[in-house]
Amino acid sequence: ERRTRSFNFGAYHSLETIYSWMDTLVAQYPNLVSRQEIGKSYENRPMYVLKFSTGGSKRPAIWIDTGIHSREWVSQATGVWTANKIATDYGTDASLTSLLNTMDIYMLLLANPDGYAYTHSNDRMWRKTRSINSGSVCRGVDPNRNWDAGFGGPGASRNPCSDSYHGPSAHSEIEVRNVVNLIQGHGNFKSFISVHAYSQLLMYPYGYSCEKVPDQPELDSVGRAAVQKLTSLYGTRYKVGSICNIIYQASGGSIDWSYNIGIKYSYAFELRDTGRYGFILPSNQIIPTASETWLALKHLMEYVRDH
Ligand code: ING
Ligand code: ZN
Repeated sequence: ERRTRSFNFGAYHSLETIYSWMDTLVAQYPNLVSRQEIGKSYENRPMYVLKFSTGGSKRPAIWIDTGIHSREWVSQATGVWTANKIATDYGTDASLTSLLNTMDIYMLLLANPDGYAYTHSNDRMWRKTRSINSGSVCRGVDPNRNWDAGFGGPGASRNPCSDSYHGPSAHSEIEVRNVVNLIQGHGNFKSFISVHAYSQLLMYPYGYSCEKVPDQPELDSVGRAAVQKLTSLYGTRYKVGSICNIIYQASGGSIDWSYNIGIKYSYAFELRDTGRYGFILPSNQIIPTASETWLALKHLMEYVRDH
C-alpha cells in the first residue's frame, strides 16, 4: 500500500506503471475493487477492467472508459485519479456510498493499450489501434469509428492511412470486441461514459446522424446540470449537445452503439483544454481536470441511480 500512497496522480505514466498501480489499488481495497481481464489487445497486452462493487450479482452498472484514443493522455490520467477517488471516498462520501450500495461501476482505464504504449515509445500523437491493415503500409483502426452504429457512414474514413479509418468491418478491432462482449454478457448497464480529450464538451448520441434521439431533452438537461457542477469548481466552460451537432458527424462511435443497444445514459466527454495545448496538456492540469470532471461524473451517476 506504500506504492499507492506515493503514486503521483499529477503525472503521466506508462502502461506498466498504471497496470502495477491498479494491482496496488485492488490490494488496498479488496472488499470494493477487483480487477477483471476482458481479453487481450491486438499486440497481446491484457485489457483490465476495474470493478467497484459492494456485492450482489450483475447489479445495475455504470461503464466508464478512458484512453480509447491513445494520445489523449489526460483521459487515461483522469481515469486513474477517478478510480482512486471512488475507492477512497466510498464509506466517507454519503452519496457515492449509497450509489455503490445498489450499483456497480466498471472502469476501463486503458481502452487502447497498444496505442498507449506506442505513444510512449514511438509517436506521441498516435490515436488508433496498432492492427495491421492488409494491403496497406499504414497501421491501425480508429477504435471510435469501429462500433456497429452507422458503421462506415459519414465522418469515418475508408483509407487505412487516415486517423479516422473505420476498419474492415464493425467490431473488427479486438479492443472493441472485448468491450462489446463484456457489456452484452453483463446485460445490466444503465450508463456508458466514454472519456476523450480535448475541446471541453459533454456529448450524447448521435454522432452518425444529426437527428435527435428520442431521449434528447432528458440527456440534454442532465448533461447541462452535470456541466454546471463541473464549472462550479474552477469556472471551466463546457458545451453540451449531440456529437453531430456540437463537433462533427462521426459514425461508428461507442456511445451511439451503447445507446442503440438500450443504454439510455450514454455520454462522451471531451476534457481540457480548448486547443492551447491540445493533446499535450501539461501535467499540472491533470488533477484540476480530474477534480472538476468528477463533479460532472458524480452528477450523472447519481441521476442514473435515482432514475
Ligand atoms: N473526439 C471524438 C472522436 O472520436 C466523438 C468525438 C466522440 C465522436 C464520441 C464520436 C463519438 O472524433 C476525439 N477527440 O477523439
Ligand atoms: Zn478521442
